[in-house]
Amino acid sequence: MIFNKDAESMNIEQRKAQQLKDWQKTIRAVYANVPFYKKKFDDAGFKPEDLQSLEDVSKIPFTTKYELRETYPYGLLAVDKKELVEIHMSSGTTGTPVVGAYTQHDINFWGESMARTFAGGGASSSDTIQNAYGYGLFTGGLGAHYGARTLGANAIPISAGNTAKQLQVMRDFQTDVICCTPSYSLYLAESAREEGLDIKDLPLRIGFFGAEPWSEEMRQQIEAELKIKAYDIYGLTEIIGPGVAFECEEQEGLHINEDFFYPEIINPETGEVLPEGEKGELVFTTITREGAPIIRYRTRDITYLYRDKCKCGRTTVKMHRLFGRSDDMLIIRGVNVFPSQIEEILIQNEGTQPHYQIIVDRGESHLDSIEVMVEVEESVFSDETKDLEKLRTKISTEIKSKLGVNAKIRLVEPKSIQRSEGKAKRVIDKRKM
Ligand code: DLL
Repeated sequence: MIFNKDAESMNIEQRKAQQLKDWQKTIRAVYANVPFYKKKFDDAGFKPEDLQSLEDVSKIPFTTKYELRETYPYGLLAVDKKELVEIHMSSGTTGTPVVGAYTQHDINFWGESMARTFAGGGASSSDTIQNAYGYGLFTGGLGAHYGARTLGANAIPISAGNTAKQLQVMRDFQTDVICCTPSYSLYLAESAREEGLDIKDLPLRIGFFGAEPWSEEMRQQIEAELKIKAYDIYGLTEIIGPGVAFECEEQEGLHINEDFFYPEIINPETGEVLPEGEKGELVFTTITREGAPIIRYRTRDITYLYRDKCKCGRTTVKMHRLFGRSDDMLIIRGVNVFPSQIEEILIQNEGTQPHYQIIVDRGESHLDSIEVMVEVEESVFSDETKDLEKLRTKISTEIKSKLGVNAKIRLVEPKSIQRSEGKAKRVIDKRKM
């Protein structure tokens, strides 16, 4: 089912004409109301009147995550603070979080984006949707919630975690649709097996999975183990949250809600805009957002765009499922972690050496695990084991409290980690992506 046939199946010329109008309106609004953008455009010698066609978009400067952090908390507002109805923030671990500020208009089209997502996978107003994305500042919980409400479905706002309860609710309330991270869905399946509950016997038929990388192989595993259809959904806090792009029942690429989120692919090294079909960094502009529009935001996510005649009838541009990121950010159970943050903690602890390796894996439980191997000085190694144990615990506690992830720490003898003549290989990601 197509939730909004007019918008999602619009012909391309009409779509482009509307996008240009929305672009121009957004650019005028941010130039007039957001000093950050006014300065940026002035510095680049760009005036709102210069935007006469969609080709002119490439003249507008990019916005980076670093800049968004600099505008914390309200620096990107294009409306009076009184107009806001909600705030979200990135799961960004340390440092300044990225803020999303929403007016009622923004919440409404966010709800519509997610309602389109649900309809895209065959969910309808008759369905009971168990939403196991985290509620709170994270956009996953409330974004999916607004979508379920806009669709007119029955939303169960169970939030993330508490696996036993998830299974109980799934069984007792006869859940039709589950929303969670793909890795968690496999964990649910496994826990169900251990409790003697066969998910396959339940009415559950669809899952909407995103917020972390997953592969086609994993989709097949999920579909087989839960006996459901598993759909990839994509989004990010900076742009709106989930609802930016979603798979339809064809499961051949993600349709971008391009009437709200204007996509481009660029060469991450040069910033040059690449044609459809070429792989590069995804850039988004919110062309209908009021509260805090984002202009040409460099997501760091790598994919390509294409327009095919999708059997579902939607004409929206598609993106291939993500290939990875152009930076080295790791997503561990949904928490964003940069290797540099781990490095920082290691180095601050006396006795460690700056030789370390981060090993990320997805074990039998299907949940991400992270192991940090770090060399310690000879003297520490020859000390009593209780000192080694103390250091290990200290590092692990600091990583947990500062970054929000549980890491296994392995202290190793000097020179036991392989050196490199070029760039050191800091991260070994064994997850099969
Ligand atoms: O993860 C929003 C979301 C919630 C999306 C629920 C889907 C479902 P952030 O925490 O800001 O927002 O993380 C955004 O996560 O730039 C991607 O690198 C990654 N990501 C999101 N969806 C996918 C996906 C939410 N389907 C960052 N596949 C993005 C791979 C994804 N990576």
